[in-house]
Amino acid sequence: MAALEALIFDVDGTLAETERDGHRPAFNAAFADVGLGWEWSEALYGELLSVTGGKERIRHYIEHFGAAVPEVPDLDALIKDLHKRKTDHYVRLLRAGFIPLRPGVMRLLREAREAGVRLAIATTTTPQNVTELLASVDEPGLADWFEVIAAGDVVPAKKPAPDIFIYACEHLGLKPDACVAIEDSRNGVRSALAAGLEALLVTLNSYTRDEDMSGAALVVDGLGDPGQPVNALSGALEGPGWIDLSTLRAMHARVYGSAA
Ligand code: XBP
Ligand code: MG
Repeated sequence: MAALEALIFDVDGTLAETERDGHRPAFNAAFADVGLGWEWSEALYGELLSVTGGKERIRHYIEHFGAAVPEVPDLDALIKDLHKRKTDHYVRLLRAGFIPLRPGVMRLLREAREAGVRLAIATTTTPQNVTELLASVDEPGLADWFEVIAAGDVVPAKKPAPDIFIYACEHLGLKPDACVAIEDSRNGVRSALAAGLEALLVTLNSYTRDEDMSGAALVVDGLGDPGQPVNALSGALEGPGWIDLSTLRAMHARVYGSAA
C-alpha cells in the first residue's frame, strides 16, 4: 500500500482553461492563414474536443464534417502545416498572457512542492504549449518544478489511451498507486484509469461538465481556494472544503487503503 508520492496533472482544461479562448481561436487563425474558410464555433469545437490531439482533430473534422478541402497532393502535409501555424498562434496567445492558470493551481503546486510531493504532467497537447503556458505564469522556473513533462507525440497513442500516463509514471519511477492524477475530461479519465491511476481527481470545466466521469474517485467543479469552497459532484470531499494536499491524501488513502 504505497503512500502518495506524486501528483500527475493534465494540462488543457485542468491547469488552465485553454480550449475555448486559446486553442480554438488559434485553430481558426491557422485556417484563415491558408484561406480555408473553416471556422470552429464554440459549440462545434466542443464536439471536436472528443478527439484529442490537434492534428487528429483537424483530420477528424475533414473526414466527418464535410469540410471543403483544397486539392493538395499530400493531406498529411497540409494537416501538419495547419497544426504548426496553429501552435504558433497559440504560443503568441500564451506569451501575451491571455491564458491564466485556473484558481487554486499555483496554491496546490506550491503546497505539493513544500511537502516534497513530486510533480509531473501528462498531456495530449504539444510540448511547446506546456512550457510556454508555464513560462507565462509569474513564477520563474515553474516548468522545472515538474520532473516529467509527458506531452503530445512522445507516445504513439493519445488519450483516452493510457500511454501518456504510463510514460509519466515510468519516468517518475513510480507505480500508479503512489500517484494522484488530476484531469478534466472523459478522455483523460479513461486514460488515467487504463494506466492504473485510480486515485483520480476531476476538476470540471465549461466544456466537460456534462461528460461521464465514472471511475474518478472525486469530481469537483474546481480546485477552489481558502474561502472559495468547491462543489463535489461525486466522491467524498474531505479536508477544508477546497482541494488541498490533505484532500488528495485522503482520497488516495480511500482508494488504496494506505496511510494518509
Ligand atoms: C487537450 C488536447 C489537445 C489540445 C490542443 O490535451 O486534446 O489536443 O486540445 O493541443 P490535454 P494540440 O487535456 O490532455 O492537456 O493542438 O497541441 O494537440
Ligand atoms: Mg484536459
